[in-house]
Amino acid sequence: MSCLAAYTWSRNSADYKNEVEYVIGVSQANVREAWRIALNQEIEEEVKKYPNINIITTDATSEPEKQKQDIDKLLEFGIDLLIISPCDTGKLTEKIKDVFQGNIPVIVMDRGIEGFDYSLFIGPDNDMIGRQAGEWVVQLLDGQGGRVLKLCGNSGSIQSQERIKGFDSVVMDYPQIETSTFNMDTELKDKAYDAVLSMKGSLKEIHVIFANCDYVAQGAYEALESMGMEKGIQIVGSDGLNGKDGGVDMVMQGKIAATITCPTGGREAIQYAYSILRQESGVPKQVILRSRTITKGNAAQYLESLEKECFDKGETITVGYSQVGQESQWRLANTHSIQEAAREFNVDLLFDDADQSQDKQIAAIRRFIEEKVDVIVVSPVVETGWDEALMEAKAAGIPVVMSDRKAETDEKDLITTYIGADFLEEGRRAMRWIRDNIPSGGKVLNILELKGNQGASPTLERRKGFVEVLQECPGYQIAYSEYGDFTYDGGKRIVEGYLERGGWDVDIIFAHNDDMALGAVEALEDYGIVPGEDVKIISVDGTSDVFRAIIAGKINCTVECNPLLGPPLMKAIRDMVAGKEMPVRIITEEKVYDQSQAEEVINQRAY
Ligand code: GYE
Repeated sequence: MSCLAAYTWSRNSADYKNEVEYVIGVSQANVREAWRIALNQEIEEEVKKYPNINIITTDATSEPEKQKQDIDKLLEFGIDLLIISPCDTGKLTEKIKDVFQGNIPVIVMDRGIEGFDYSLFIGPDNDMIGRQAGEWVVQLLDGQGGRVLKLCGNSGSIQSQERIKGFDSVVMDYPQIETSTFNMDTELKDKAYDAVLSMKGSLKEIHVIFANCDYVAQGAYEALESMGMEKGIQIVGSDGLNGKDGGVDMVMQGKIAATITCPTGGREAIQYAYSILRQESGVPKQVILRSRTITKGNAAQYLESLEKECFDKGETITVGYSQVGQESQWRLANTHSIQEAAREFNVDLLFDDADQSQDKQIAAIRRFIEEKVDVIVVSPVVETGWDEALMEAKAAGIPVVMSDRKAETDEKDLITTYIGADFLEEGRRAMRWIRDNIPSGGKVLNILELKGNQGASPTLERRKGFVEVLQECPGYQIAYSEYGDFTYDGGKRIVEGYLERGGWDVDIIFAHNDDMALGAVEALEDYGIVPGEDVKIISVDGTSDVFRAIIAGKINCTVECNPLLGPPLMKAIRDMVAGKEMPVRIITEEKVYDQSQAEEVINQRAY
């Protein structure tokens, strides 16, 4: 409904709130930058579709302290949900945490904050934006090499740093491309104009300028034009806003060679806010928006796609789902969630259980292609080896979604979206819990690691995250590590084998999933070792069986990995078939549980 960009606080909040069902507060970092103006416009446009929602927008003028005051004012007003684009992630993290823990849902946009004390994060992958810019610069130089100037506005911002890091990660593989950097302290066009003008003499050796935002790209272009050099140097920008002098417009005018879009997420923010306020299922923890490389060849088509009305006709969608197998309680809960949600979202599900065999999954993908399903979903048993089958799906025009586990492909654009957990963070959380709850007492404690199946993304990333934190903790070491394939018997076998070799010297067991942890418990008890006391046990998943073991004192902690992917998956599929732009990643909500709260929450567990 109405949006009050410059709401006067004198208005009686009771009157204003009585007009609608929900009032959403939008705390903007500023309303000066073009990208933020676009974000505001997108929010205002989308909220018109919800007559029962009013929004109030505040402008922090890029001042963290003012943004905190704005938040307080919005809370005093009595908002039902806060959308915030923080002007300084570090300085706003605690404030956002207070709001969230005060039971006001919070959607954080654009710049991530530390930790996970919020309802939902929606933002771009700035590292990906930088990588896409780097890939286009490599194409522009056509493998011949050349000199690239990185013109970096506001070099202190996380967004700029991530874009430059992503850009460098691509061009560093081309030794014939030399780069130099010019850091500015703002992203203002005039600053970029002056900076490029000041380089006049040295510009003759430059072939391409990469600007980490289109504002800066515009200033660079105008400076080159004023010196008659605009034909000799190509410019790649980022943000890709449409509208006059936006990145897309500059591409179409031939002023810049390309821009990488940085979607604002304003539309998604209102859509998810509505779901959160109505306590609907399927709301993830993070939605990472897709960025596109816009060039003269696809700019018009891109603008048309923005105009396309996305409408879900509610027709039945046929989905081919290739599931890993039935190796764990988590997997059974995951399968149940997928099948339940398919019914709820009017999806005709062709379901295949691969019994942890990649060959069987590839055969299933090919069968789905023959049956001309609308969408193929794969929970890939391992990360690699999918290119051929996914290229066949692409050739057949069938989009592929990766659910639960990730797949790596050499070919680009074979996977539309990934829905699942942040396995890296799960590994970090496991080791942080050990560090904070099992003091090493000046010794070096031995950790026995029970790993999932070899080559699986949860196995690779949980270990990587765990080791990342372990390296900062001298009082601990991984003394032994073996693949247990995420099964109960796998965990039991590894611990029995270690015990049989004699000399039990393990202080802690880190299991990549609950089933292996429970198998380890049985093996320890058979040997008269008290699990949870003589040996501390930390696992991942958060299934009900492990909560019972935690309450019984046999396991000490479980890091949640949510298997209930059905609702967000089916919602994303329906959105995709309706023509909506798909996020590149959708990450689920997860917590850490130990003996201090297991009893309190076990009855609330959904799996
Ligand atoms: O942790 C385990 C299952 O892929 C995240 O696979 C999933 C993992 C989960 O077997 O229990």
